This record gives sequence, structure tokens and C-alpha cells, in this order.
Amino acid sequence: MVVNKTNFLFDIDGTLTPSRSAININFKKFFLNWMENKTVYLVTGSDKEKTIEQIGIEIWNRVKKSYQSCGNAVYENGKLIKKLEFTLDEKLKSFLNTQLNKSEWIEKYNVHIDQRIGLINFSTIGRKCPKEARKRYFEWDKKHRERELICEKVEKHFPLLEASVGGEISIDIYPKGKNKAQVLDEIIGPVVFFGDRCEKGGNDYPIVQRLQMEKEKRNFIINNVSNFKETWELLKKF
Ligand code: M1P
Repeated sequence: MVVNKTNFLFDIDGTLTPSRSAININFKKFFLNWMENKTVYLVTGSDKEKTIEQIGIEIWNRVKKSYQSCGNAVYENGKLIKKLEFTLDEKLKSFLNTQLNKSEWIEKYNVHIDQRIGLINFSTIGRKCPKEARKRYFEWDKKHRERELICEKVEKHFPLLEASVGGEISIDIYPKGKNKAQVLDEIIGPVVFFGDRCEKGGNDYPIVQRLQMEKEKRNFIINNVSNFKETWELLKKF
């Protein structure tokens, strides 16, 4: 099914790659070929550097726009064309450090607070954790819902902020409304979206919610996937 002028919008971690890992080499070949003559956008909580490390510069250069930091840093033809000023203040820093100290997850590594352009990424285990610890935390978090609960607390204590769960070990924090849905202000026409965190509280949810609100005026397809293999299978239909 190829629809002319369709905009294809992809989340990255959990959708095009395993979380914080490189794209599968065979899928990359397929995807580069599939992208020919299509309008493709990326939208991720991650920053430019991590994204390029994961999907490679060829894909990143070939997309129409790459929305990093949930759309708070926008790149076109490799250049940063739009950014939101949002930096960590002392109050939020101290709040996040309290969450870190209260966390029942014992095994901790470095980089708990990652300042990105227009977004703060927070992780109690720490961004520098090894892969095995990342998997262990992800499974633990499914039971204990630590990230979901921290997001709720952030929004309760900071009514001007919004927080969402993305990936396996972290949460994204940004000013209220500056979530992934903002990219739809710039993307005109039909949208086919692929994301893995489409449930309430997930960082793809605002896109799903916004598309559903626009159902009278925009054609769209939402593909809520569990991993890149599912995305790969689905892409064969487009
Ligand atoms: O896109 C959301 C997040 O996805 C990954 O999260 P984690 O490291 O928790 O698996 C990372 O790419 C992160 O940077 C990003 O914000």
C-alpha cells in the first residue's frame, strides 16, 4: 500500500532499533531502500549524537526532518533549525536527586540527569549502566512502575512541566505541551506513525492522542509496535 504524499513518522528506540542499541544491519539496508521516494521523519526523546550512533548518518541525513528531544530540537539537512531553551533549575535538580536517593533500585551507575536541548532525561539506574543491568532494571520497573510514578510526581510538583516514559531506563521531562505531538504542527497531510510507547504515560502517547483528535481532518495510521522486527514486517506493506 503506497499512499502519495504520506508522511511516515518513526520513533527510534524500541521501534527502529532496540533501546539505545544500533540498528540491525539487514533492517538498515532494507530501510534505506524503502525510504526512496518517501517522506520520512524521525521523532525521539534522544539527542542527535545518540540517534546517529544508533541508526547511522545515512538514514539521519536522508530524512526530511529529525525531531530530537521530543521535537524540542529540530534538524533539517543536518542543521539545527529550531530549538527550545529549557534547562535544569536548582528546584528540579534537587527534586530529581531526592527521587534518586529514595529509589528502591540499588544498583546505580553514572549520569542520572542528562541535559539535552529542550529536554531533561532522568534515570535512577544511570545512563552509563551496562546492557545486562539495563535489562534487569527494565524488568524490575515493569513490576514496580518506578518511572511511571516519578513522572506523576514531577507533574504534581511542577505543574508547568510534563514527564513521560520512553525507552527502558529513563524518563523525559520538558515544559508542558512540548511533547512529541508538537511535530504534527509542522507535518501537513496524512501520517503513518510507528512507535512503541503509545500507551498513556508513554512518550509516543501524545502523538496518538493528537491524531485521534484530528480524525475528522487528517488521515492517519498508528502502528503500535513492540520491536523493530514488527516495524520491518509492517513496512513491507507500504
Ligand atoms: O526516546 C526515549 C528515550 O529512549 C532511550 O531511552 P532509554 O535509555 O531509557 O532506553 C534513549 O535513547 C533516551 O535517550 C531517549 O530519551
